[in-house]
Amino acid sequence: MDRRQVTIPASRAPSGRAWRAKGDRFRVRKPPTADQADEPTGDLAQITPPKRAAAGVPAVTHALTYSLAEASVTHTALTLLNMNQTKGFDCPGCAWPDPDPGSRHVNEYCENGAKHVNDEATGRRITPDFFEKYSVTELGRSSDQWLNQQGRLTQPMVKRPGSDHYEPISWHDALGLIARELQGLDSPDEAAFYTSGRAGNEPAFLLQLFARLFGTNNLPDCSNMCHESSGAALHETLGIGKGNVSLKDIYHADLIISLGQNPGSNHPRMLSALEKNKQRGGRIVAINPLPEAGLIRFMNPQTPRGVIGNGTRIADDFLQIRLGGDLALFQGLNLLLLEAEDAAPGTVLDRAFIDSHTNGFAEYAEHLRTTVSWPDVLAATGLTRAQIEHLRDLVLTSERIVLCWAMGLTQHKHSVPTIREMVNLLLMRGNIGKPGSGVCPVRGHSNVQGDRTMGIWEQMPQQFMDDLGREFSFTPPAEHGLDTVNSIRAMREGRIKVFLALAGNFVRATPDSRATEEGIRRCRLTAHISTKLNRSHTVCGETALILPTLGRSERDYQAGGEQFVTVEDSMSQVHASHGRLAPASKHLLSEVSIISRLARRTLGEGGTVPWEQFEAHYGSIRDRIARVVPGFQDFNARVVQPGGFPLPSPVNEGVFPTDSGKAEFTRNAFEALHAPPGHLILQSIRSHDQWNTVPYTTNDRYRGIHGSRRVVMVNPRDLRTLGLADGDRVDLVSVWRDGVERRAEDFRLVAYPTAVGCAAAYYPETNVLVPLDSVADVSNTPTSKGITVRLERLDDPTPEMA
Ligand SMILES: Nc1nc2c(c(=O)[nH]1)N[C@H]1C(S)=C(S)[C@@H](COP(=O)(O)OP(=O)(O)OC[C@H]3O[C@@H](n4cnc5c(=O)[nH]c(N)nc54)[C@H](O)[C@@H]3O)O[C@H]1N2
Ligand SMILES: Nc1nc2c(c(=O)[nH]1)N[C@H]1C(S)=C(S)[C@@H](COP(=O)(O)OP(=O)(O)OC[C@H]3O[C@@H](n4cnc5c(=O)[nH]c(N)nc54)[C@H](O)[C@@H]3O)O[C@H]1N2
Ligand SMILES: [Mo]
Repeated sequence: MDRRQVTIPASRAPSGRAWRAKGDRFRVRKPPTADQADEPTGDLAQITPPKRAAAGVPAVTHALTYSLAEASVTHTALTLLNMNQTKGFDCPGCAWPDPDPGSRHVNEYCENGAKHVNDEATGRRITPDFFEKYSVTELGRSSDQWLNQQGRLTQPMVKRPGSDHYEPISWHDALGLIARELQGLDSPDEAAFYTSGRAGNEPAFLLQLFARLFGTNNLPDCSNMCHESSGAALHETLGIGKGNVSLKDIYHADLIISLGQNPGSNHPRMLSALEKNKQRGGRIVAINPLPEAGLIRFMNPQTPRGVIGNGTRIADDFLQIRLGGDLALFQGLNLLLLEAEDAAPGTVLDRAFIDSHTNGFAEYAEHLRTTVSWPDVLAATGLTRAQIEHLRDLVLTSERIVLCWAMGLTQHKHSVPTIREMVNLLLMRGNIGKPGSGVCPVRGHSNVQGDRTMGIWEQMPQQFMDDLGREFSFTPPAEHGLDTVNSIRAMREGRIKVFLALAGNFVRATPDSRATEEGIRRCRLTAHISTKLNRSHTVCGETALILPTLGRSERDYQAGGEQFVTVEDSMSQVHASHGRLAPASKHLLSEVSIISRLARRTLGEGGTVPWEQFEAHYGSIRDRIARVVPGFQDFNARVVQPGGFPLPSPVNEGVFPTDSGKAEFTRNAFEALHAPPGHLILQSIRSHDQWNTVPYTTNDRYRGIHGSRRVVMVNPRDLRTLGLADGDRVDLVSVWRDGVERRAEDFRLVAYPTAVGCAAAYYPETNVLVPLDSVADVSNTPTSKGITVRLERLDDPTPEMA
């Protein structure tokens, strides 16, 4: 073991606390907090060189090993064979679309999808004696991984004021308790209703309807921390909040630029689509501070070539950009395009498209010509001018371009201008609304896009509110509600008293863990509709409720017979998801049942909404969605067709629903991230073996990290400059203008080929470092990929003192 830092087991330490040597002093270690509880420390980490290819046989074996640890052989097989088939259930993993019904593979899932579904289909159960055994405080000290491993939640539980244990409660009493708390509020705006993108369309539609009937637009969701910046930028420029490409466009693009995403771990099935593109002669450029395995090479586990051979090389070009450098890159690139047009007029810009479909080109061109400074661009990106010129050449020789991106672009202060600037490129080239081209924000949760379509947004457009009000004969609240960051602020100020969550893990997903925890603990009541135990059940309000629910993979029987839900994937395809497995417990209610019953108890019987009918026949919910939400006409008839149906994208018909009716060029001020000397910019990322806030193991196979998640990846050059070495133990201390010290303790340094100046560590362990007020302009998304930190080495202890 590394002797630099020694932890004395709690049993040997005075007063039962763990002590840690620091320099020549002992420092009392505070009781473990959520971000470090019971986790293997960094000294247990084993490091091997990062992998150069993703997937292949090891991936399949790996998925099966994880699955079999959770469930039996037949259960595993049954589960996986039903996933992503037209009569089966939608993978509860990412939102990447399924191929057309005819061309689906028997095993239409990826390694990680298999892990996600088996995590839900686990054979382990949490029963009331579990909560007798462990107090809430004890559970609060356990790691996220351990909490998740305890199995499926099976019965409603309540933690009453002053008690440190959850105890069983009937569904009737649990829902009555929430209803009473809600009715007792001084204003409906003292409640907030959170949604995570796992929830299907029907429960999401009902939740927003219930919240608005109750009288509030406080509908924070995971999207606020995810693709909100994409929605904001695309709304402003194209008038749509989503992407406009289909799988076919991905197959047929001449050039795909993938920015700020790690598809090998987070959207593995995207790699099959990229492989198809390559086979047709397309070119792919990866832009990322990290050389992510899947972007470099892909071994398709579903083809013999992938299993036996070396796989397909995915990226023709890899630009190792600095964190937050993409805005500068696109400003430089777009200026080069203007100059290329100057040199050969009529060959670069799509004049016809610009003239008929866009606004503001002349001003935009003038802005670029007068503001772009190459030294600034090169400093911000860490790239050479030759690299950017090469990218320009690829653009110039590509008729059809698709831009794909995920969290690496959306979680920075200047995310919205960055995405706007990317849209500028597509507009100049006429690459919006033309087959094989367009914008592709790659969504995270399987139904995060659908939840938004269903009205889960604190600021839904007035048209939606009017249609909703007309359909259910009420006047929805006029004021915009609170998003995630503003909900936390309101909790801390005592303005939110009741918090209800439909799926997710709010306290771990959100920034500034200490501040969020403080806010949550101030609530009178917190209630979570959940499948698995997580930190949000242990850091909770004065009264707390666990409302256990059916998972996506499970059969859902109601008074009207067996029901299914629907979801919308990242490419706006809406389809059905039929649970196929037996429910984890006979006490579980579906999400639709819980919300319908809660609404009846809170709002009283006999209103304008047939909650009982909704609960019995989900088709009756879809009939209403069809009348309120654009694009859903004949919803029930169309969704039962194999593969479902696509929602129309107006921009593909040449219609831009912006105020001006045209696509907007935008002028964006140059912005980049700068760390003061001795500091680095830190991004918080997912490992290969986690689903958001839930780590499945402590391994990150493709990056070569095993045995611990408390590691921080730093470029060897930065290590030298900072006087640090691979293997050193450090605290990460975030530096922010409010002067508050935010510290993530005890990480192992790993020398890693990340861009210079740009460190990486895992989420959610590092959420404690993200200041609540450090948010993206316009979208209010926490800046989880741009945190200024310094690394404080844990000094050598004197061994005798340990
Ligand atoms: N297995 C698995 N799959 C998942 C999830 C999961 O947790 N596990 N989560 C789902 C969800 S909700 C989401 S939103 C997606 C997230 O999918 P990703 O966005 O792929 O997830 P992250 O791990 O946050 O990775 C961010 C990537 O962006 C890069 N990056 C960071 N900053 C910058 C930058 O400034 N510029 C550029 N060009 N690149 C940058 C990082 O190096 C990293 O490769 O995945 C979904 N799928
Ligand atoms: N620092 C940092 N913070 C981040 C991010 C980051 O990259 N860095 N990423 C952000 C992003 S992109 C996102 S999307 C959020 C994710 O935030 P969330 O969506 O809130 O978090 P998850 O970890 O996906 O939630 C997992 C929990 O959902 C529950 N669950 C799972 N399936 C179901 C179901 O079918 N029904 C119900 N009712 N419950 C279910 C389980 O109890 C499980 O414990 O985190 C954000 N936070
Ligand atoms: Mo996400």
